[in-house]
Amino acid sequence: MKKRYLVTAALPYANGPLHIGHLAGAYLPADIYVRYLRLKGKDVVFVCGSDEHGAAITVKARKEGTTPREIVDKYHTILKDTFEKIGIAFDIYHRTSEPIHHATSQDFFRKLYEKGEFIEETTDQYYDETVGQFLADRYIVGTCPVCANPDAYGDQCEKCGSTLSPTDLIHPKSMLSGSVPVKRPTKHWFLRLDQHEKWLREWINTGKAGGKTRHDPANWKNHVLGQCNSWLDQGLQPRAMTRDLEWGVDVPPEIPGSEGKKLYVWLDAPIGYISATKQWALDHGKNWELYWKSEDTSLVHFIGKDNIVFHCLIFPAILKAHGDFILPVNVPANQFLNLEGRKLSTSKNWAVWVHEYCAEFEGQEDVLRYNMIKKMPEQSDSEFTWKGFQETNNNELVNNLANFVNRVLVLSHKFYGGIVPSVNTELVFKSGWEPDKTGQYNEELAILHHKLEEMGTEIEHFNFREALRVVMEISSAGNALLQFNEPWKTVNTNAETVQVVMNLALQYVAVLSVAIRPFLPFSADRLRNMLNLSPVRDNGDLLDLLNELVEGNPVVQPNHALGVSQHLFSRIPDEVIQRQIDKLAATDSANQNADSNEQPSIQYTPVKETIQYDDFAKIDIRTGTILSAEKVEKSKKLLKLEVDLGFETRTILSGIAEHYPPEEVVGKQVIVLANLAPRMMMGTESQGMILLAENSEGKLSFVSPTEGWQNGMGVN
Ligand code: B3M
Ligand code: ZN
Repeated sequence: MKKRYLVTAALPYANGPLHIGHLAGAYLPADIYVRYLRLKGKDVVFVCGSDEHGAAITVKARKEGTTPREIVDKYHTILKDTFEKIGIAFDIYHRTSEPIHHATSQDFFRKLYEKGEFIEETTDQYYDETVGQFLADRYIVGTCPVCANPDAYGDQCEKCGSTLSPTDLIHPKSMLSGSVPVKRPTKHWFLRLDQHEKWLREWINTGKAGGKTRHDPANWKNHVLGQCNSWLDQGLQPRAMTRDLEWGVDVPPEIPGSEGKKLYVWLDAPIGYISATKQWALDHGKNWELYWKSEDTSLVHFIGKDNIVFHCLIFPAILKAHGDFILPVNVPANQFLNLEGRKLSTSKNWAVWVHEYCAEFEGQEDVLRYNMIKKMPEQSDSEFTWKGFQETNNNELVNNLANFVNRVLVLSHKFYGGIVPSVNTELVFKSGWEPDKTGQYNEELAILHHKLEEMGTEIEHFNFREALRVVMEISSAGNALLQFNEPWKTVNTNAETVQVVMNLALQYVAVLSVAIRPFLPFSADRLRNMLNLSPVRDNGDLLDLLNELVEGNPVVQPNHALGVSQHLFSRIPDEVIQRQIDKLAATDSANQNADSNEQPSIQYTPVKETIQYDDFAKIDIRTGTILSAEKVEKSKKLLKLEVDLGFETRTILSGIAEHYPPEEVVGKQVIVLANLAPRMMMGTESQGMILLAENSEGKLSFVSPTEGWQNGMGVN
């Protein structure tokens, strides 16, 4: 582990409040990581802030008929307040509209400009003649060339997910005036990403840059590496770092041709991490440069998967081009969280808003945190449901954790008047870890030590779900310790052993009061109170704890007077959950009314787990033409096809009988999975599979090259 850490969480756009997807994606994992590092006594700075520029803001301002300034002021306040309420412990929550940020971003631009990192290029861009303005990507809508969605944006089609550029759109239309935009030449500065491709590829895949090892790619998530490599494989192109906009950071005025030009938001926003660190350093009399320029510092970016290339390729290229800056040691991006079977959507209000949760579930902030961690989309997309939320609370937080803590405290008060009993460490009792094992005091402390180390290793590897599971195992083992030894039955007959068991159970509770802190900070504080121990210090309490346990020493001492027991968690009744479900249903029907003229909302199946190129390369797909087709007897679904693959003819059974009559498919060109193991179906061997596209109603359609192709050609 390095000496110093600078941890960042993606700067949320100040154009809307925070929902649970944001929380589970970036902020909670970052918060757990940082709280853990602080417990280990590390020097760590955790920065974030509102992203107040970009089309996200100006589009919202237009929609609400107000100014960008009003929008960012409003949402910055809401975001900042929400993060505090849900316990995300930033060292600073900054904003990109601050002068220090404008100055820092402009310095970057200047430096890159002076170093010749940009090329100036004049290109044709869409211009709205009626309002006299160039149209940024989000100001243009048109028909998606990929899926024909008529409402695709200039940079992206939200229906099929394709990345677009405004000139790709069919029938472009200005969002400002509705008029058809014209193309006009405009000059911009492009970062030569192509010149950074080589070192970026090496750095991403081997961890080496400038001759030094900077990270171990084995610690990076597969889906992160996969996304980076797929970009690299397509070849990096120069990317415009400026825009014709009215809201944003000005291109430094001394640069010729800078009037009316603003920095591209993805040049400005990540530099927000640096300006936030500068502001924090100013406020605390520290040196910001140590956190950004010293090789002793670990820089870690927590983000959602849609921000991967910006943090793993573009921002590192900017840092390297500037010189003097370190590169991130990891970018542990998460995938997406869905809500009740659907993609979270701010515009459709299909979300659980964190500020609303905090208002409606006051005092239960940790319940949401716990659920978000359990459902954290660490490797693949995951799903939040209100029923699952209730079950997790009732079964795990109440029945396991709260129940254990409560039993230990209540029994300690009952047996010993709330005074921690002393122990005879020679005695043997039933261990809570395995039902048929016996334990001894010091051995059990050693297991606790081991568990804490295991938790730490998981956190250091960004496996937060697993880390939480380890913590909950301590609580389960604590419950089992009580269950097996039944101190309530033997307190009079076997007093000495019960003292050991109860003392040990209190050690478990004390260990938990520190271990849960990164995950459930509010409950950790409550638990410390119940134990009458001082609040957990954020500079090394876990280290102290580990040092005591490894020496076989207790962490709460005999004769210590305990505090009063309270309920850490309580059951959430059905009515409360039903209210939330009803709220979502109301949103849903409001949406349906709103777009009853449009298509029904589509339920997309989640994208499967990421595969590597090698997995794909094993698949052999070819073009072919259907020569003949007949119905398969006694089968409703199957057609028996003879397919010409150029080099041979195959018999293939395909489940399309309900979608195409046999005579209609003859002569059609299709795409065939050619190396699928043959399969017997209805007495015939099928020698391959025809690829079909399925729509949301289950209708099937052939896929084929848009122009007639030779048979047997590869598809890749
Ligand atoms: N605001 C995009 C987003 O919220 C952007 C992140 C900036 S991180 C430097 O998805
Ligand atoms: Zn599309």
